[in-house]
Amino acid sequence: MSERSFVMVKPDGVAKGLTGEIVSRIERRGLEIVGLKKTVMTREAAEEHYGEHRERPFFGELVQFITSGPVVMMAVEGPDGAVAALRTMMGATNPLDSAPGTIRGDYALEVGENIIHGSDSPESGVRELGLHFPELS
Ligand code: D4T
Repeated sequence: MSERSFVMVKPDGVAKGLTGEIVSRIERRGLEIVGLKKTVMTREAAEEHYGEHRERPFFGELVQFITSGPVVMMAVEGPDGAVAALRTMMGATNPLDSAPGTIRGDYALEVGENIIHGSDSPESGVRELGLHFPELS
């Protein structure tokens, strides 16, 4: 069985030149990148993507940040457990808590600019890929 995650290098990660490093880590782990594109997320897509956070105090800043520059979106496929394995590779949401060796633990310090996004479950992967990669479904 296989599952898919929506992975995104956020504007801060792209601006820091970390796209290649992140793509490389995903490939070297043995996961398959089945879709990849660089784009600027629309406000509508950002509000939909982060819909679960609509009532949170940081929602406005979050949408502003994620639409502030180009992102690199990926559809990443692997065996059952791959979605969780990607989250482990990314590290804790707050980079101050992320272990060294994780992407956030190596390259970030602020929760508002934490370099990368990955789906938090296979179900979220289906939802997010439907939103950002409708051509794959
Ligand atoms: P994303 O969705 O960006 O991969 O992050 P996580 O899945 O790891 O974490 P999340 O959904 O809880 O948070 C979404 C996004 O909001 C930012 N954020 C989060 C923030 O700016 N301030 C905060 O207090 C929190 C909790 C960071 C990630």
